[in-house]
Amino acid sequence: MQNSIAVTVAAFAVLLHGVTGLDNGLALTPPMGWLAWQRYRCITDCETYPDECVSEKLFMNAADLLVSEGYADLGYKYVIVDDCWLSKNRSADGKLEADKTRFPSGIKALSDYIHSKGLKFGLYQDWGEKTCAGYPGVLGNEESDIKQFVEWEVDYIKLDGCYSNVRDMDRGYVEFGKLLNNTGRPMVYSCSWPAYQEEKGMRINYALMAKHCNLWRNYGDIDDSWTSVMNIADYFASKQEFWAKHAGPGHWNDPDMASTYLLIGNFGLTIDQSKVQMAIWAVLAAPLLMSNRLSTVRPEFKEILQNAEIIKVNQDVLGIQGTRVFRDKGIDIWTRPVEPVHHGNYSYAVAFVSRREDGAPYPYKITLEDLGLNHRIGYTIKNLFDKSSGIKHYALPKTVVNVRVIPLGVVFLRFNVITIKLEDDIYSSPLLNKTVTFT
Ligand SMILES: *[C@@H]1O[C@H](CO)[C@@H](O)[C@H](O)[C@H]1NC(C)=O
Ligand SMILES: *[C@@H]1O[C@H](CO)[C@@H](O)[C@H](O)[C@H]1NC(C)=O
Ligand SMILES: *[C@@H]1O[C@H](CO)[C@@H](O)[C@H](O)[C@H]1NC(C)=O
Ligand SMILES: CC(=O)N[C@H]1CO[C@H](CO)[C@@H](O)[C@@H]1O
Repeated sequence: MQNSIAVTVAAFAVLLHGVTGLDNGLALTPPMGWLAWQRYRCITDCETYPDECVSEKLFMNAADLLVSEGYADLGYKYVIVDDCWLSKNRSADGKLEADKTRFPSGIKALSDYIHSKGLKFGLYQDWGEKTCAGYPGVLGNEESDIKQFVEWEVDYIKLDGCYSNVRDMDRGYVEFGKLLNNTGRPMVYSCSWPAYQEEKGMRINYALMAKHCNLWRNYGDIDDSWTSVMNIADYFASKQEFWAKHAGPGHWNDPDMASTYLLIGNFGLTIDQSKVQMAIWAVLAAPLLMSNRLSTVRPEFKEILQNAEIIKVNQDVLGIQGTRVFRDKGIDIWTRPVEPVHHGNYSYAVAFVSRREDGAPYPYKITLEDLGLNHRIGYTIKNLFDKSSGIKHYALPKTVVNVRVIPLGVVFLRFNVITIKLEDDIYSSPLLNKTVTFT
């Protein structure tokens, strides 16, 4: 039973990837960067909260810190302005304007500043009469607004869906995407359309979405809590059969509007829960958009956000979205096929996530074979949260991995296929039946 489940789901994920999608040359791996919403929401009172209000200062500061704290070098390059940047009314000639007190230099100046740091500039709008927070939306002004985005040198548009007719979204979001394309300026197109249709119980045309959007939000806002992170993970697992196949280079599922927004470094998650989020987001090929206060992220959280091995899983060039393949004794197993590939056999990132709350680390044993890892020549194993371990393990399909997962924690392993044929006697050696342990 165990065996067949793991193998079937892993094979399924591999076979169905590569659905044709948007081809604008962008987001070939999931976008990474920083976005204001989850942490700063719609704080507009700059007198009371000068360091937290949605203002040019906030985004310039984020750009500075992405570079100076080393995030940019690891790929976190989009600085994305979310809702509440606008003036309540359009200008006399009908243009979108930023709030003049909070963005005194204007959007073009902010865009220039972000570009001067070697980063990319993202902006929020809404395919409706108003944005979710009640500022002017693009509906009825799509063409002229897009012209303005081009003048502002926007690199990424997040298009929300409040105050619009969900039944018209299939048409409206597609048209908006075409207009973006017509400008000739490369802009990542982040759509919110499934989250709204899902809410109304509509059938969602994911194939259409993948053809017109670089990413799409599948779920409501994340909150700063373990419950919220796990609700999103569970929801994704429940829909993986329909969703995973639409992900690929240039087109990604976005675990939710804000949920992609890594909470790590805020208030609600412990260090180990943060590791769980980072691991699951890597398996899901989710955009890695932080929403935190970069100046006060503690070193142990920063280390999680800057774990190059896990970012490498997230950014794997094959772009296959992983799935939850098995649940047993309170341990959820998530796997994602990654590079390198040898004669059709994939390497894998495998996360063992504990939902258990009973004290001691829980030892969970499983063979590679039961995980769907059948590469005869074997695999090397790397423990991705344990930098000191390096690659010390060599394993065959019959090898047993024993992971000791702490309560509400994760052990995240990478199994790379071995591509050279090893000595024949290795296959009859006790290695075959060896148990390797990871904590
Ligand atoms: C527009 O679409 C074409 C065809 O998919 C693509 O080759 C091109 O890169 C796109 N251009 C922009 C700016 O999105
Ligand atoms: C926005 O425009 C409306 C009329 O269209 C006007 O009543 C309102 O006072 C304006 N608000 C601001 C903040 O200028
Ligand atoms: C592995 O264990 C099985 C029984 O558990 C045994 O039959 C087999 O000979 C062992 N193989 C090696 C190479 O030790
Ligand atoms: C070379 C090698 O080990 N190839 C394996 C690839 O995976 C299939 C199962 O999916 C094995 O049967 C092959 O032996």
